[in-house]
Amino acid sequence: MIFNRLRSGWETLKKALSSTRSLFGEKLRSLFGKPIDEDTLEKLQTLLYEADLGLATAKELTSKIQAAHLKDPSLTSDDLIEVLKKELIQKFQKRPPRAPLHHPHLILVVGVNGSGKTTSIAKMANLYKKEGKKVLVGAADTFRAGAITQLEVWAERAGVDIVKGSPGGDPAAVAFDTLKAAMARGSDLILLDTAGRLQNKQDLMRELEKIKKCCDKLMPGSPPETLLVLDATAGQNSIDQAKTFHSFTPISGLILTKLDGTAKGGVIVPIQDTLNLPVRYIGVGEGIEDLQVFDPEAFVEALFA
Ligand SMILES: Nc1nc2c(ncn2[C@@H]2O[C@H](COP(=O)(O)OP(=O)(O)OP(=O)(O)O)[C@@H](O)[C@H]2O)c(=O)[nH]1
Ligand SMILES: [Mg+2]
Repeated sequence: MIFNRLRSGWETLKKALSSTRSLFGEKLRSLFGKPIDEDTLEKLQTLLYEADLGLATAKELTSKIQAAHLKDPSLTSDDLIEVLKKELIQKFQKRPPRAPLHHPHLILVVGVNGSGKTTSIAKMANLYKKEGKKVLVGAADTFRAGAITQLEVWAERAGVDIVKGSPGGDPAAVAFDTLKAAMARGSDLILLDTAGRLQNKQDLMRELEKIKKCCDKLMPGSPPETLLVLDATAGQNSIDQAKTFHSFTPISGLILTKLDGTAKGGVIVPIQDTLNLPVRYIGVGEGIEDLQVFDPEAFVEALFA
């Protein structure tokens, strides 16, 4: 049973990364089949750059390959792929450890419009409900018409409770009500949905701080885990987005969505590298099961599978 679930998760990941892999894995393999000379190394750097790894990472990985080859010229194409895999996995492992879980544990989900916040909340609710956790979702996106109903539909699908306010109401008040309800009901996990906001709109960014202050009244000293949702199809732009968000309101981790719809999956490397923010979850489709806890080793394996 567990084996089947692991296998289906692996197959979903492999399928989601198929566009990225065609840029990454297959072309790399044929490149490493050639003599490792200056021309090949230049092509390697271009290829890594095109896979959205960013210039700095592309350069760094290319020099690692060059060094490995100089040290041992007998390394085969497969050996060099292994060197690359190890380097990539190491980059992910530099990330900070997971924040300790509070009880109840509060996750605030933020990001720009349409990045996949509400869907990711539904997927997390489903994931943790299945693990036997008591989950409560809060509809603190009171701004967009239809946002509350959208979350309600998802909550019903996941089989979890929801706390909602009225459209146009104060999102911080919804956050407060959700936390209060969670405490009264003994919830394990609270997931708060928020309205999409552009990172340069100061008033909207301040609204997030107000939500956090309200939460602090009920759970003093236990700041929420704030997850920023980034759309992987935005590639390098998502790095700037994350930097600005982080400067306004501290982000504790990332959810990278829509990896299934892009060849830019490599962007996950510079995102972690530049921001030193851990990717916690990845979105690999539109269905409620299509969210995975980010596993660096599985991710890198799937890139080359
Ligand atoms: N293919 C794919 N689509 C996704 C993924 N995550 C979200 N989506 C789609 O992205 C669109 C926007 O998702 P939402 O969850 O509504 O995004 P949001 O950030 O809540 O949007 P706003 O509330 O309007 O800011 C929907 O059509 C989702 O189905 C994913 O991992 N893969
Ligand atoms: Mg939403």
